[in-house]
Amino acid sequence: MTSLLEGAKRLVSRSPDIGARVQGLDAAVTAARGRLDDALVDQAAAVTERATARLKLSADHTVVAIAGATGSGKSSTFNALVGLDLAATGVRRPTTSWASACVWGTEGAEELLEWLGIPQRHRTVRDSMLDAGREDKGLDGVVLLDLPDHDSTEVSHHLEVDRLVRLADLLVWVLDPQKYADAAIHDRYLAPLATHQDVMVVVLNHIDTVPEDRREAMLADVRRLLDADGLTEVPVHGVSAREHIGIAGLKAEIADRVSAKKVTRARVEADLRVAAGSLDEATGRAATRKLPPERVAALEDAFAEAGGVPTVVRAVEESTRIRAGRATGWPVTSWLSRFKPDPLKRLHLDLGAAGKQLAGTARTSVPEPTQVQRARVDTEVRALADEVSEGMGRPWAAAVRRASTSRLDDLHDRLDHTLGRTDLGVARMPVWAGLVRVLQWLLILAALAGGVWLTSLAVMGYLRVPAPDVPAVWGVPVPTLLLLGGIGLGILLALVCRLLVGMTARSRARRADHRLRAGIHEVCQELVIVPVETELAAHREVRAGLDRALA
Ligand SMILES: Nc1nc2c(ncn2[C@@H]2O[C@H](COP(=O)(O)OP(=O)(O)OP(=O)(O)O)[C@@H](O)[C@H]2O)c(=O)[nH]1
Ligand SMILES: [Mg+2]
Repeated sequence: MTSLLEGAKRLVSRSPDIGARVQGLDAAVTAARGRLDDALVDQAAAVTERATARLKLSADHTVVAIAGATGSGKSSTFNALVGLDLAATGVRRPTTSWASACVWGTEGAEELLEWLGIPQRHRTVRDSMLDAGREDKGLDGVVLLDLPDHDSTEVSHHLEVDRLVRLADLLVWVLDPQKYADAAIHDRYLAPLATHQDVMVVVLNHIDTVPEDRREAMLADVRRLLDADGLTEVPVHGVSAREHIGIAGLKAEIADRVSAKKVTRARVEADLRVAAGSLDEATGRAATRKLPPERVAALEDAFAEAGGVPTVVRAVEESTRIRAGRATGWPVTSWLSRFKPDPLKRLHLDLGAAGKQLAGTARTSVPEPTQVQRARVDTEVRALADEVSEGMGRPWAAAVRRASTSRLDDLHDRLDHTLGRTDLGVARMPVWAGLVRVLQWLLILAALAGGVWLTSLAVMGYLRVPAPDVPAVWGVPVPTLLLLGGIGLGILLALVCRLLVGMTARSRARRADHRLRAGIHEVCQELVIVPVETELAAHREVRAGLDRALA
């Protein structure tokens, strides 16, 4: 186990950035889940899992897999490289059903072979053999795999091939003169692995069956086909496994690649590049945008209108005007106007402090949003989602749009609840209004007193009863002063107060508007902004992760 850890450490220290790349892709996968196509995300997740597992395993070993069509001579090539007839070869097709392995150098290889799923009975250790030649030193650290064919009718064979082609560090594709141009291998394996050219070698086996003067031409044809697959960097070796032609060259090529100890990393990096590349394409390369404040403001406006904020604010102004007006107006006209309906009562928003406790259950009677208001909300939400998702890949734009409308069904309920819950600040009469009210009644009393006094004087005059002296102030008799002054001052006071009431009503309306909009802001955040921000954060994470993976 210690050697395992050391191996991983060595591998990572050779390529300090590869761990960061894997982590980057892993972070991108986590944040992309549910947003990008599941198959794509699963594929990338499998790559991170594989990469993590491989990087933890022996860095001193390189897994070299020999793959190809049935009868192309994979097992023969394997045997030729091993120098022993380990793998069964034959004319019966297919011959190899299970992968077998030959390992040069055992330390740390156990776990690797476990991970590769090669059962004990299919493993051979080369250096434990007495006849291990010195020339094999170059293959130290190689785990050579003989794979089943990819093209027989045995489904289990392709599954095994596909599985091990994904896990191997270096791939040796064996072609033969009959089938080297078969679409099966080019379309299914070679062309899709154009991203992995650094970790591939192609062998044209059975070269002994090709007349010597035609070998060059055939190899050139193989080259041409590989170029067409996009595998311009992949070397081609003409070999005969049976006659041992070109085997030394192939062995040297493998030994060369393995001794550089770059193959494992190159394979992992190629996998990461492909997986990150496909997530990158789906995500779009544009940086994540921020929510434009003016769009958010426009949306809050639309919410406020749909929630009836202007109606409530008008009602607050009107209601304050009526209530304070009634309190501070001339009592006679106020009394007459008491039947005028209070607009806040009509909206069921006249709740005082106690009433607020009921607000959770009670509904207001603020009208539901009209079609036009609802359409405006929808338009603003769409505009916000569109603007913020500009430059994003299609699945992301769709995710943002989905998130932006995901909670809009609650709109009316939430707006109504907010309206009902907001303290509109209209329950209490202003202090000055209370004082004015007392004053108004004192003036009415004074006027009444004056009136009664004058009436009694008139009655006494009519009955010729000598009346007592009537006091006067500035030459005006006090009862007259009381009557006229009481009425006059009351009306004057009412007129002055009307101005004050107007100002109070406007300021209360402003305050109510402010408080309601604070509530609307919360609703807007909860229903649209937070869901959209969540998608933007996920996009940002995916972008950052992919940037690290592709750095
Ligand atoms: N002439 C000639 N025959 C070869 C060569 N390599 C392999 N053969 C023969 O081709 C036949 C198939 O070889 P195998 O090595 O079993 O082929 P394979 O690719 O492992 O086949 P499967 O395990 O069935 O997928 C055998 O009879 C080999 O002896 C070669 O270079 N030249
Ligand atoms: Mg075989």
